[in-house]
Amino acid sequence: GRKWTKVSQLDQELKGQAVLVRGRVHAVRSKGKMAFLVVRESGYTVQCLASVAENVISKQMLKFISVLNKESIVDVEGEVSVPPGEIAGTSQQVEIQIRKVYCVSKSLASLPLTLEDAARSELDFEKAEKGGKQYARVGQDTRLNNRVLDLRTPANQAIFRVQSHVSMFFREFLISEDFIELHTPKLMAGASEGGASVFTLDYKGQPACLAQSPQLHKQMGICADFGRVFEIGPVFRAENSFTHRHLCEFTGLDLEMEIKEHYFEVIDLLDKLFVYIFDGLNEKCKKELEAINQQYPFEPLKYHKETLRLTFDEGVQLLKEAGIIVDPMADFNTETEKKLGQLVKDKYDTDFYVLHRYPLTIRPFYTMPCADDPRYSNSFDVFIRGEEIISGAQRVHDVLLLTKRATECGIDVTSLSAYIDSFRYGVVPHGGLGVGLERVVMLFCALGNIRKTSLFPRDPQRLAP
Ligand code: ATP
Ligand code: AMO
Repeated sequence: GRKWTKVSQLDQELKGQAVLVRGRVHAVRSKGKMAFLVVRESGYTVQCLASVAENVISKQMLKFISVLNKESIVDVEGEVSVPPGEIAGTSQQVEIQIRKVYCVSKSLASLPLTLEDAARSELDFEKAEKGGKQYARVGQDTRLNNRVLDLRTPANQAIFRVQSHVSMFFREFLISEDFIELHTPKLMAGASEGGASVFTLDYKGQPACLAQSPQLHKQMGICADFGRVFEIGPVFRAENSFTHRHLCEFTGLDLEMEIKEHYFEVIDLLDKLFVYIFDGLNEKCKKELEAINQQYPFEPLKYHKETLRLTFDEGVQLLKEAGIIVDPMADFNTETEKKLGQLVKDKYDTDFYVLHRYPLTIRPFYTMPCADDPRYSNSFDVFIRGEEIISGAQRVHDVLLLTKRATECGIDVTSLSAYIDSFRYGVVPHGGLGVGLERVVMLFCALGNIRKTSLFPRDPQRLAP
C-alpha cells in the first residue's frame, strides 16, 4: 500500500517531502492561476495550493479542483512547504503544493447546513453583529434532521469523544473494583420500573415491553451470586413531555453490588467512581473540552475529592432558609432542584453532590425503607449543577416486604413473579444505581440540552434519522 499521512501529522519536519493525505474538502477558492483547497481530516485542516504557473499541474486539474464540492472526500498528493509567516484559518502550519487531486466520493453541491454555520458560537454571532454582518443560525431541527453533517463539527466530534471516555472510565473503574459486566435483556414480559412510561410491543403474540432500566435483571444477577455487576446499555422510556433532559431512549450506566451494612457503601463507591471519571476527563480530554468550550463556553465542573452528602431533609431546610417552602415529603420539581443546586454551590462551593434519605413514597417499590423511620428510604439521587444524573438505593431483599411494597405502589405482582421468586432462594443485601450517560456529558459541559449529547436522539417527536 501507499504511505498515507494524517493531516494532524503535517508539520515543518516534513518540509520538502512528498505526502499523500485523504480528507474532506473544507473550503475551495480559486484566483486566476491559483486554487486554494483546505482539506479537513478528524478536525484538523491544511491548506493545499495548486498553481498552473509553475507547470506542476494542468489547467484541467486546476479547474477540477476549483469546482470540487465542499465535504467531498479527496486524496491529495503533493509536497509539504513552509510559507513565511503564520497561516490563518487552518490548524496546520504548513501547506501542501498540490501535484494531483483525486475525488474519492463526491458530496452534493448544496448542503442543508454548512459546517462553518453549524460550528458558530455565540461569540461569533456577537462579533459579526458588531461588524455589521449577520449570520443565520442553524436551528436544532435542521441539525438533527441532518445529523450526519452536524456531527462533523469540532464541538460535536469532541462531545462524542468525551462521551466515549465517560463510559470507558466507568467500565475501567468498576472492573478494577471487581465488578463484572453483564448484558440483561431489553425485551421484557412486564415493566421494569412500573409507571406509565413504558413502550409496549407484540412479542410473537404475547404482550411485551422494552426495558425501562436493567433494574430487575441486575438485581437477579446479585441473586445469582455475581456479587458486583454493571451494565452499559439502552434504556427505553415512553416519556410524554418534551423537555431539555428527557429522551425516549438513552444509555444507562447501571451497577448493582452486595452491601454489608449500609447504603453508604454504594455512595462511597460512586464517590470514587465519579471523581475518577471527572479527573479522567479533565486529564485525558483537554483538547475535546477546549473544542466544546469554543462553541459552547462553560464553567468547568466544580467537585471535590470527597463528594458532599446532604439528606433530603437538609435540602428542604436549605430551601427554607432561602425562603422557598416545599412539601418535605414530596419530590422537588425541576425548578426547585435547580434552585437547590445554586444554594449548594453558594454554600459548599460544589456543582456535584448527593442527596440521600428520600421520603419512601416518592421512590420506586424496590427501595429499602429506613430501619429507623420507614417514612424515609435508603436511597439517593446525585446532581450536577442542580440536575439529576443518578438515582440509586439499597433494595428490599425480603420477599414479603417486596410484595407488600409493590402492591402499595399499585404494581401487579404477578408481572414481577420471576423477579420476586429469585429472592426466595436467599440473596445478599444489595444496592445500586443508574446513571444517564447523555445527562452526565450534558451537565459536565453545561450544554443545556440532552439532544446535543445523544448521537441520534429519540424524543417524543423524533424517531429519525
Ligand atoms: P427519574 O427518572 O429518576 O425520576 P428524572 O430526572 O426524570 O429522573 P423525575 O423524578 O422523573 O426525574 O422528575 C423529577 C422532577 O422533574 C419532577 O418532579 C418533575 O417536576 C420534573 N419532570 C420529570 N419528568 C418531567 C417531564 N416529562 N416533563 C416535565 N417535567 C418533568
Ligand atoms: P431513574 O429512573 O432515576 O432510575 O434513571 C436513572 C438515571 O437515568 C437518567 N434518566 C434519563 N436520561 C435521559 N432521558 C430520560 N428520559 C431519563 N430518565 C432517566 C437520569 C437518571 O438519574 N432503576 C433506577 C436506578 C437504580 O436505582 O439503580 C432507575 O432507572 O440520569
